[in-house]
Amino acid sequence: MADKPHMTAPNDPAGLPAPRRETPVSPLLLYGAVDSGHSYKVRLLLLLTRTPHRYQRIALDLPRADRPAAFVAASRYGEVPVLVEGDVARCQSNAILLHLAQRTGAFGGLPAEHGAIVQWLFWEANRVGFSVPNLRFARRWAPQPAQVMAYLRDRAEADLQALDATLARNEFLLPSGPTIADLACSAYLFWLDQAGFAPTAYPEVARWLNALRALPGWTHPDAAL
Ligand SMILES: N[C@@H](CCC(=O)N[C@@H](CS)C(=O)NCC(=O)O)C(=O)O
Repeated sequence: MADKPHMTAPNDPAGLPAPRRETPVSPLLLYGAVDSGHSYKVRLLLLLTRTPHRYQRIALDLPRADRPAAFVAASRYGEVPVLVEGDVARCQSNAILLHLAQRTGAFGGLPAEHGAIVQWLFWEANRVGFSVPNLRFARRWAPQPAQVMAYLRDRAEADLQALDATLARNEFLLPSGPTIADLACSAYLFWLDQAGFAPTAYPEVARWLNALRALPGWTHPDAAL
C-alpha cells in the first residue's frame, strides 16, 4: 500500500520535527459506509472490544475510481469494509472478523467452536448476508421486477426461519455466548423493518437481537457508520 498519511505527523513550517504525540496514532483504520451491514459487523466488533481505531466513511455513490485514492489502493475488491493495519489491508468482512477475534481475544468462542463459527460465517456470506441486504436495497433504493422481489423475499424468509429455529435452542448461535458468528449474521437484521419484516415476525431472532443490543458498547448501525 502506498498511502499511509495517517501514520505520520506533519513537520512544522520551520522544518522542526513535530512534537512527540502523547497518544500514538491508532494503527487501525477501518473504511466503511453508511447503510453497509458488512461494514457494521467490523465496526461493531471494534466498538464492543474498545479497540482503538479510526473510522473513515466512503461515499459509495461515487464511482469506484473517484473514491479516495488511499481507499482505492487498499480495497482489493473495490468494496467496503477494509481494515488497514500498517502495510496490510484486509478485505471481506467475515475474514476481518476472524482476524480481529484472534487479535483481540474476544468474540472468538471456545477453541472447540471455531469450526462452527467458520461455518456460520460462510453461511452468512451466501445466505442472510445476501438475501436481507439485497431485499432491503431493492425495497429502499432500486425496485426490481416482481419475480426478483419474490425471489429475494423467499430467500430472506428461509434464512430468517433457519436462524429462528437455531435460536430457539440457543441464546446465541454458539453455546458459549456471543461470537463473531452472531455479529455477522445479525448485522443487517437491525434494519429488518427496512427489508419489509415486522420486528416480531421471527420471535427468536427478535429476542437474540435484543440480547445483542444489551452488550456493553453495542451501537446501532446508523450511529456506528
Ligand atoms: N463480501 C463482502 C461484501 C462487501 C460489500 O458488498 N460491500 C458493499 C457495501 S455493503 C460495497 O462496497 N458496495 C460498493 C461497491 O461495490 O462499489 C464483505 O463481506 O465484505
